[in-house]
Amino acid sequence: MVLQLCGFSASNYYNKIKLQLMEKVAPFEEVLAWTGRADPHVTSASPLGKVPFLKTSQGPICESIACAEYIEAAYPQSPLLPADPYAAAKVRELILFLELHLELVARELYAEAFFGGKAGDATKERCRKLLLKGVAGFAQLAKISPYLAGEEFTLADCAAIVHLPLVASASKIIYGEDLLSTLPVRDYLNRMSERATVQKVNADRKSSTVALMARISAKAA
Ligand SMILES: N[C@@H](CCC(=O)N[C@@H](CS)C(=O)NCC(=O)O)C(=O)O
Repeated sequence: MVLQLCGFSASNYYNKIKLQLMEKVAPFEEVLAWTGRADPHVTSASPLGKVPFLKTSQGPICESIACAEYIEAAYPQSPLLPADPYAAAKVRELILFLELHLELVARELYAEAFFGGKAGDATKERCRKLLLKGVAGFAQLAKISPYLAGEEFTLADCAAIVHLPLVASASKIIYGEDLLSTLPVRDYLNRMSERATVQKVNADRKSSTVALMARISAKAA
């Protein structure tokens, strides 16, 4: 059975894995699955109803970090984790840091920034402090020369390419200031967007976002 990537292309975590699979030229098919716990197809693979998840010939895998590691091990071509254990740990460190201390914090702002919801003042204040700390830490760890972890394109780039634009635009919308602007993130993202794989992810993201917004409006009506 061909590997199935389940979720939707407006999701940054889904796109991290999609980009990884395309960079590796690994065979896979996309299977549309929306988030939520109503659909047993989703919850049987991903108990909290989150995307992405994989369906493999041996069974499902949820949590994008576990999915990414599985793909690296099962499809060794064009490795996106260095063979050297220390260098590989530094790539994992960047992904975890980016997700725990930037993306997950900024995520609390997405409802207001992108979906017409509201984030309370206390949440905004708390997130701003955490984001400032997170950005300073990220600045210390990220090389961005030319890739996030240094000279090679790695899994850390698959994460950064999909997460950093959301962190930047959520902070710009909520605080009137892109909290990543002290780093060369814009140049980095422009360079990355020259890759055909990134262009495909971005084009699919746009059409999937239209479908997502239509679902959200239909639910609200
Ligand atoms: N830790 C999860 C996060 C995935 C995640 O938050 N996905 C979002 C879509 S971008 C989602 O499923 N949200 C629905 C929810 O949290 O209920 C992973 O790395 O796979």
